[in-house]
Amino acid sequence: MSLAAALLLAGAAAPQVAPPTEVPRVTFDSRSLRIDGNPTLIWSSEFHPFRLPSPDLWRDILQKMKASGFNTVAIYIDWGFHSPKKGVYDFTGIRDVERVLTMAQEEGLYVITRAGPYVNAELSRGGFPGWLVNQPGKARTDDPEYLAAVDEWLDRINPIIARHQLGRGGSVILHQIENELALTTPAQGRYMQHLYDKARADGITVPMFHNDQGRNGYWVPKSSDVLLTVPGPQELYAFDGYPGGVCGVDNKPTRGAPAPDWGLYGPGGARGGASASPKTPGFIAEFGGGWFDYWGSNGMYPCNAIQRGSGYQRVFYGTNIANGIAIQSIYMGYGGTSWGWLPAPVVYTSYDYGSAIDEARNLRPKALELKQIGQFLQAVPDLARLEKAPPVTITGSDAVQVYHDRNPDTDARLLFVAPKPSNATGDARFTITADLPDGRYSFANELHGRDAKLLVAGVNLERQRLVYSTSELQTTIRHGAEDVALFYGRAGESGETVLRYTSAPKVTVVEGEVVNAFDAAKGDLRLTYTHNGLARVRIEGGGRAPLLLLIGDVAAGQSFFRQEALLERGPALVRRATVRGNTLDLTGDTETAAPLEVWGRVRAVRWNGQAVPVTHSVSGSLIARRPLPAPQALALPDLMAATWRYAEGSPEARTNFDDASWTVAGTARNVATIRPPTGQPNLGADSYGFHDGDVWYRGRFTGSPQAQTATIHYGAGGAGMLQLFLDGQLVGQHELAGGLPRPITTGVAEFALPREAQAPGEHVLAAMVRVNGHNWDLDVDDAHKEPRGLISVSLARPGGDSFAVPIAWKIQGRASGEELKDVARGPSNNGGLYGERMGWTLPGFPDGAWPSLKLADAKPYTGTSWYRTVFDLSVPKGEDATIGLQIGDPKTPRSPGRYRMLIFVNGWNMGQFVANVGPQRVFPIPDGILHHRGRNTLALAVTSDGAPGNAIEPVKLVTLHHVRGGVAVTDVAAPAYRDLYPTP
Ligand code: IPT
Repeated sequence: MSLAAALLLAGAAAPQVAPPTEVPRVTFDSRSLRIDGNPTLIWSSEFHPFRLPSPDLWRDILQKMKASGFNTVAIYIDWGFHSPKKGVYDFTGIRDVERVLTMAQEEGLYVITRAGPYVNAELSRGGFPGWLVNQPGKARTDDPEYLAAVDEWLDRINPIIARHQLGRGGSVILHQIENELALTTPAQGRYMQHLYDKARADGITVPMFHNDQGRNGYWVPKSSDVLLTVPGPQELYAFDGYPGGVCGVDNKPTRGAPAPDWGLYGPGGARGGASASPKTPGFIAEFGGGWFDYWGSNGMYPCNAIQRGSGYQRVFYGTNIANGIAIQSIYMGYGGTSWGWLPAPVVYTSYDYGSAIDEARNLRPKALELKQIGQFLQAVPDLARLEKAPPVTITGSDAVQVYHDRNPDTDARLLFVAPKPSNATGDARFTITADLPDGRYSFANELHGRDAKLLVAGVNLERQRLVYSTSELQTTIRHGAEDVALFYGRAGESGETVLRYTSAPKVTVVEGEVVNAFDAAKGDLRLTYTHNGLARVRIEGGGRAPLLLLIGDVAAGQSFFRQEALLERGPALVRRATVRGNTLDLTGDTETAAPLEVWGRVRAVRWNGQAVPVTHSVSGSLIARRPLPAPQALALPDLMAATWRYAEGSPEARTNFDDASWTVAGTARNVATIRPPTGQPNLGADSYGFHDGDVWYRGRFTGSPQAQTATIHYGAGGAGMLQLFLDGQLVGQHELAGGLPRPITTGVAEFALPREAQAPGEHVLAAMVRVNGHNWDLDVDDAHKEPRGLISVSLARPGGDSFAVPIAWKIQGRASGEELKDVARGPSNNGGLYGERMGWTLPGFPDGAWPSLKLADAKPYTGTSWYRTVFDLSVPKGEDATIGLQIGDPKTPRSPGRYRMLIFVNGWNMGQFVANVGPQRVFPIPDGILHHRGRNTLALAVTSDGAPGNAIEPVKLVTLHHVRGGVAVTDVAAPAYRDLYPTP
């Protein structure tokens, strides 16, 4: 109890003292964030835990980010993922936000939280929960009903974030309210104020921001003196940017435009960061590190990884750094999987994004380049605060530009060398002459292709003084009495590094060819060399601590990890380094038998818990006497040899199907953005609580001469579809095209009805709508309220009156709608297929009475048919793998056949394959969802018109990632059949 409180309790008058104030750990000035007062450059990348439904693997991603040089992770939190029904929330299992925040802290990463209410993120409804589409008030405004819903979410998520702020039990340093709110009306202003006030009231004390869609100046903080629009209540201004071009339709990288100057070198750049908000640090909340891919593409992710890959990263992220952008987050660091019904209509299941960590959790080559950039940014704290320095002189080429910056406190220099324009890819050889802190110097350099260099000069590195280097600095450590500095350059290029001493030091070239000369007048030791492999030079004396200088080519540099101020090289990944006494405990991954070399003040080394015999090298490192072990060969079961069980799964189409328990459709309130003609029933699935996945309708009508054609208006999202049956027979199927920029999400299907519709008596129309997501609400136009399922159905004769025949409709989607049966797998796992309602997706469903077959003998079936099998896996302990399901011929994005398939692995809906749309044929299944050491149940729901050729293609298990190492993964707990369907 505080003294003041004690006095109050005692009934005494409280003395006039200021309330105890907590010193905020995260502050900022116009140039940078400060953590505990220290200017800190924030180098972040984005991860969506909900796109990796195996919580133990969150740690794998976080460790890979940390090992790739990031100091921060940005996470979106998806409201809809946690809330199946108004007032109902879940934060357990794969929805345990606390767990990912705790892991991030344990792994030494800061966190930027982005908790909606709206997130976009290529999610169905942009992350809004399903039930929100039934609200009449406009979303993302100050509509009271909307705000009440928002508060329901914030009441729960804000305190979780508050508990995990830096200094309060976690490492959250920044918090985002809203996402790219491009409308800046007073109603939006009040909404933003509400979000801000609510976060503060709920205990979030770190600086808050909003991400402007571009550098427009929307919602600049009130503190700013450049108020372009309605000011935002938050402290920091941030914006998003996706420059650099996208892959062409031929699936080849394009040249794109030059890197934009979004800071010091941009318009009005003289003032502190030149952001649209000069009093706050340059802050890019999302900077394109890839791009999403869409239904019907040719499979662009590999190309997207190159478009925003090696070279792009150096040019574009480097331009940002040189522009004084002191907070930068790459979208995405790991894209993951939009499993189940998470995807918005614009994307298919894979959200690989072409990011540095691919969907199967491999580090792409571009991750190694990121590691070099990230290690560099952390090695030179001076880079957190930059201003322009006087221009340098460039001779010998017009095709190059140099951004020259300085830190106002230390005078350390950054020389960012880029092609001019920066999207040029030629060859340039040139000389730079610059007035640097240690004198005026001229030095040669070169650039080839899409590349750029971040050089530093006049900077103190550990106990050394770097005058300049034409090689790039990667990292430094203090290794006891000695410092170690790692520089790198392009293989075959010459380089020079100049260090300052008070007297001539002793130079020993331990390995490689390095020439040195000492200029006694200046005190400059000049080392010249060609980048080739890894050179090692020991420099002693000269008035400084000894230095081991490592000079590598790019590949050699990329072999280094820096964990816990130690250097490690050799294995594919070093996850963690822990020093206990004289022992260094390393964890990490090997893809093949790998060498290991470490610089650390230890005598013994352990790798993944096993002692590694080591020898001492002349360059002060420890070298493993034997290679670290490789993973073993992984044998996967052959699914084509397996026995499958088969069932037909569209009984709803039959006349005599019992729909007594279904909901009568017609009179529910309709707030959708598209409505049926006046007088027609409201058939929209959301109005009846069915928000995700497939929905079935049955409509009874009396046979009539009018019933000649059916005109069906429906909403189904990208590459969605409709099947219409009359009295048990397929009338026809209609599919929506995928594709950018906006997929077709609603359609009108016209079918000629068979003559029997005119016969007297009762007839049954049955319709199945495959709902591929709700639109996002990026433009604040309630687009997420576009209806799904049937919108209107008109039976008429050609030229006759529409809606000539009345139809009585019933509807059924996911079993029990918003009341989740399967809480663990959650709201985005299941729709309303018959097999889903009956539990056919689940492990332990008794399918013994179903006929058995080999998959090669599967025949086309009209409607949805189910194939189930079980298989065992035995991935060796201590090995990490990602196993995927491949369908048909991986070389072609589309099949000749026309069918689609939902993939249920142990009850989890891990994606949708659409044969005739594509492009995805390989579906990675995360460890934990797939039981790597045990039994697995695979259930495939194939939907087709039954025409010849439209049957399931061969399926195969494939290894997409495999290393020795990894993190420990336990299978994700989720109910089996008997848990959800107990026998009475
Ligand atoms: C921006 C969103 O903020 C983010 O959620 C995601 O959708 C991303 O882009 C694209 O993947 S939207 C902006 C590009 C208009």
